[in-house]
Amino acid sequence: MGPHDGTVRAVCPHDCPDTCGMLVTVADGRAVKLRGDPDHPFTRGFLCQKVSRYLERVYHPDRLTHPLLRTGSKGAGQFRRISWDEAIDRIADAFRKIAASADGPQAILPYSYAGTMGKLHNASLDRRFFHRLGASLLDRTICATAGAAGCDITLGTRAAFDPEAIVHARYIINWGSNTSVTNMHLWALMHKARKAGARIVSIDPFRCQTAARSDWWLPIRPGADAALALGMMHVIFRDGLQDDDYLQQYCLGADRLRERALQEYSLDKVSRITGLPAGDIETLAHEYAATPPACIRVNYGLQRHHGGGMAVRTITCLPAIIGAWRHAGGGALLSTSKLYPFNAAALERPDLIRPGTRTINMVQLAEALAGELPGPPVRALYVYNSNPAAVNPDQARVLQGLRRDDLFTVVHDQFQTDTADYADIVLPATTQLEHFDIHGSYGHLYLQTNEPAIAPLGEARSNTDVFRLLAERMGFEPELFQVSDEELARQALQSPEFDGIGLERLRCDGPVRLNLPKDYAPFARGGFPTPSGKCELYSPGMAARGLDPLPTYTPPREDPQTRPELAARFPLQMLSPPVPEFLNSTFVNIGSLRKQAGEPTVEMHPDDAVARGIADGQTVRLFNDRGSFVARAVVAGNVRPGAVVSQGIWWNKLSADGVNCNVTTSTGLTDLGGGACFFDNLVEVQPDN
Ligand SMILES: Nc1nc2c(c(=O)[nH]1)N[C@H]1C(S)=C(S)[C@@H](COP(=O)(O)OP(=O)(O)OC[C@H]3O[C@@H](n4cnc5c(=O)[nH]c(N)nc54)[C@H](O)[C@@H]3O)O[C@H]1N2
Ligand SMILES: Nc1nc2c(c(=O)[nH]1)N[C@H]1C(S)=C(S)[C@@H](COP(=O)(O)OP(=O)(O)OC[C@H]3O[C@@H](n4cnc5c(=O)[nH]c(N)nc54)[C@H](O)[C@@H]3O)O[C@H]1N2
Ligand SMILES: [Mo]
Repeated sequence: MGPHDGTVRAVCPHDCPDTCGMLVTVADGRAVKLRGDPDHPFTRGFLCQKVSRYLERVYHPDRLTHPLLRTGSKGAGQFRRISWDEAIDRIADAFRKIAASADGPQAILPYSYAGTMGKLHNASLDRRFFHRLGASLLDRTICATAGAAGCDITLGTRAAFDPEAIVHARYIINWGSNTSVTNMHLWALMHKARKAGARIVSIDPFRCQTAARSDWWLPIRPGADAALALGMMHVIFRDGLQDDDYLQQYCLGADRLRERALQEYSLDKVSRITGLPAGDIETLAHEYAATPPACIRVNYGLQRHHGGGMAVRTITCLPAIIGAWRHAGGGALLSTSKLYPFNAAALERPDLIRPGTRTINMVQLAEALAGELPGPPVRALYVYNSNPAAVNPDQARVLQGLRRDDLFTVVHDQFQTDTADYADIVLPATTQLEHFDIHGSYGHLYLQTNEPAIAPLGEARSNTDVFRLLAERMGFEPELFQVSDEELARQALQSPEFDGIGLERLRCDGPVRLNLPKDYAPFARGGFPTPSGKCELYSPGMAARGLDPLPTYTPPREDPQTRPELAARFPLQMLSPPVPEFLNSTFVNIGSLRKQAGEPTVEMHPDDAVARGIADGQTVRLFNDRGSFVARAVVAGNVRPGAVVSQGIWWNKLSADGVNCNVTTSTGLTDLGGGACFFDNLVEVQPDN
């Protein structure tokens, strides 16, 4: 698996549904060119503006190239070079001491998310290592669990169909989804459908790039999506537009849902909650029900509110009501990740977890570091594939926790991130061009391998390499840990459903499609993997848990309509979706991209700006009880009144007062799935003097 000159097939590792195929040209051991793989059936040779600059990232002068030991105070960013030997010794020593103490190994917390989506470097030997060590478990909830839990209730799995079939759709709703930016190859197919006559609708409080390019933008009030879906159901049932046959054969509880929608979600009420005119809700419902195939791209934007789980549960009832699942390209699409039958049991070895081990929700890192959660204090934190100092909510408290002198922090990253500034030990990580991996996707149906194109820069090591070293130093079983990346890949692929798609074929042929038929439409004839085998419009499971068994509207935690006392001080609902030039907090340090992104901004409605004496281009301060940050006001009519949008996620140390938008966000959790509530966030804005 050695690097070699010529052209190497690689995969974009970033947390994005597109998982692009890439070709890297290598000459004299150096990657000289990187482009999209024209033979990739879904990503077809074009890359986003970020990843087309990936070589700038790989060869960036700021790449970490050797381990570091902290010499200054936490956060100051002062370090000196040490050897790998010393770094691994110090980490193993610290882990051993903590494990042997009265607090035990659960005082050690691994912290990772999706810096790379590759199966090996995202979740393999790391999981084995921390399970074997007996460390606390981490519930990785920061992005997608609310929607996943919501979908599970209605459909028994994540809403998905063959994304390539979307070309057949004739009515496409991007619901809380900035598809043209966050899923651009799907957007290209939506565009193809549009050329064939499809109408594209965007439901979003913000006129994001996708909304701006759609046929119709519905500027919904943040967090009101479940109410809109119930309002659509009201109209559909009232006007007899439902698919009675589909409801009767394949759904549970249609009558009860119909009654709920008709009686409890009048157009007046829904209009008041959503801030949308009743006539628009009616038109949307009529068009949606009468223009097959109809598809909803339901994405993450609308889940980041307290009621996000229920919102996704509710929205994913709509396709069944109008029988949209019958058609290729009809239904709802959240994520295709569940269609990949990777063998996580073989790869991650959850059987090594000690019974009774506690789980810490990653959204609550602030609470975990403050010792507010049950169980022993967190005495060691091992961060990889993540940048919690920038991306986590309630940032001031996260930083306060990271500053603790009695906390031993390791950060393994490619760059000296905001989090790395607080580390006791920093370890240099390889980039995607320097290691092997295999990739599924959450936005298409192709499996791929990433071949290393070049040797690791400096002394950089891959995630699996570091856990091999640590396991060896801890004296852990070689048969569990001294396993090659290639062997790990084979273990991940051990599944009958991967029949015929072995490692050899992947490495030789490039992207291979899962064993699923063209235009795969999973629920065309029912077959929902729920307990009842039906689409559960009514959920007996929810009833048994004492929860509302029917779709319902759950207001945000910080909702001006239900929290007038809070809104009197902080009246504006702040959304902070990613700026197109960055991938969460990745790429912020790439000069060309940062230049293009400019500086932190806040989009305001002219009425809200005028009321505060704020002019376009002025520097303003956004604040609430949790914290404050500065941004440049953009007053351009791109956001509905009462909402403001500050796109992220900037590095703290590259922002005006050393913090970013997450100083205002809370660690509140979603109703289902324990997800993050980044967009459920009331703030006030004032000119910054
Ligand atoms: N306000 C606000 N906050 C948000 C969001 C938002 O919309 N608004 N979005 C949320 C969402 S959706 C998500 S998914 C999270 C994302 O949060 P994170 O998962 O923390 O994502 P990134 O900020 O991209 O940081 C990933 C880090 O992993 C590093 N990395 C990349 N590859 C490797 C590797 O192979 N090995 C190691 N050791 N490190 C590697 C990168 O250099 C980078 O520093 O942020 C959340 N935070
Ligand atoms: N360029 C780029 N692409 C990315 C990422 C990135 O950082 N940069 N991040 C990747 C990751 S980790 C993820 S999770 C996905 C996220 O991608 P998306 O799922 O598209 O999510 P966001 O961009 O966070 O939000 C989408 C839209 O939802 C809107 N929104 C916010 N609140 C509400 C609401 O209450 N209701 C409705 N209807 N809309 C609302 C926002 O204004 C935003 O325009 O993108 C991935 N792709
Ligand atoms: Mo995400």
